[in-house]
Amino acid sequence: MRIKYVSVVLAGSTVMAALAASPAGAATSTLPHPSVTSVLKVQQQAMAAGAPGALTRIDSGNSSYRISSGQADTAARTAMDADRRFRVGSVSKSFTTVVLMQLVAEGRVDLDASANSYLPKALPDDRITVRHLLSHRSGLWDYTNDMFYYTVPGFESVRNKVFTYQELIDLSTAHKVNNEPGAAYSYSNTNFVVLGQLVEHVTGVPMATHYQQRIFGPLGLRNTSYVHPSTTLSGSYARGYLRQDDTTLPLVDSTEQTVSWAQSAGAVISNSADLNRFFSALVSGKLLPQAQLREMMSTVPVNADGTQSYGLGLRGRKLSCGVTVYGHTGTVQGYYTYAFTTADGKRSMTSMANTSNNGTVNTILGGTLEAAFCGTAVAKADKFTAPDDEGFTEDIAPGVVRSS
Ligand code: REX
Repeated sequence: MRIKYVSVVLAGSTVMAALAASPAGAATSTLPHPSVTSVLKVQQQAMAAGAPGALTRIDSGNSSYRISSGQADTAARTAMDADRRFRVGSVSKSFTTVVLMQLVAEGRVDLDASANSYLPKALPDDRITVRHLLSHRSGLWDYTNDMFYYTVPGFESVRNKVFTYQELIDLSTAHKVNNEPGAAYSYSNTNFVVLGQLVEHVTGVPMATHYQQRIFGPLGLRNTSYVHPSTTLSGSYARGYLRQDDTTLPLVDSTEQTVSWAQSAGAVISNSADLNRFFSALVSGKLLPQAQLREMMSTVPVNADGTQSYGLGLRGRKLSCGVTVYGHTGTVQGYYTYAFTTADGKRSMTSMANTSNNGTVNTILGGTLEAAFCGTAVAKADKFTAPDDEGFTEDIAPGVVRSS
């Protein structure tokens, strides 16, 4: 396969595309081509709403697109690029689920057994099963509701702390549960902290080792790591900027933290190429036997119009062109992430904006899903333009190669 490379630099944005000289594989050809202009537009909108920068990587068949805007480091005025590492937040839940489901496949954990049969200290209700934890149906209160009620004071009070799993679980069980086990979907970080504790208790092996030996190593995810409780990111990374509750105050650089408040619910570091590779490999059956993969991808609607669903540690999103994509979102101080793939893994997309506590940015960033999977074209009059736009007004699509 011959690959052509295209690089276009707009005002504050970079688009790099490695495009297959022949059209991508059969399954991706049924999808509209990704819309690079729409991704750029979304990134510009995210920045207008307060994100210092944004990145997107789309891998589609043999083509890849790396699109970035704004800054990775506002003090040093370093430009964002799509290869930088970042904190993926709850995308970590999909990694944790793979570890757990491998233990299920090995016969060491039963999805429908009481979680208490695997835990060092019992949860208040024996009826909570492992499946309830993985599908956010345990009813366990999310302790981060209290922890981050005041955004920056909450963050500063935990950024250098190291928690045991039990300390976090105890914060949750001090509250009444949201619902009876199994009765309702109620998203809670507590579920995935319990799962981390469960995996370590059953195997006697730290989560960091499981992630490395079962996922990062076999898939060659060299930019992915779990370094809890180390506070630093290594290599090339984007700094994260947390918006204060008083939005007139400046953003807080929140890059360095232990993320101990999340651990197996949210402390993985990765980049867009690795997240795309992870989700593509997952749905293609490279990490789990069919039976466990099917369980993970069996999503149940969690919103009124059924466009959002949750399986086991995996979100489903039904997009406007009818395609359902699988992956996860993530929010950790300073970083919003979307990482999703098609059911056959042939097209994957990761987007990140380096801010948080800004729901507008998060919602806007979600628009990259439509752009990447549905090729949602911007209306003609609405095309992305920049003062020094070098005529880049149409999508770059496989087979349509432009050079600047
Ligand atoms: C904690 C608050 C957010 C962050 C959180 N993150 O629970 C988990 C996650 C790990 O990624 N969940 C999201 C803070 C929802 C997901 O699954 O997509 N907000 C911020 C506040 C609000 O402090 N007062 O926005 O950075």
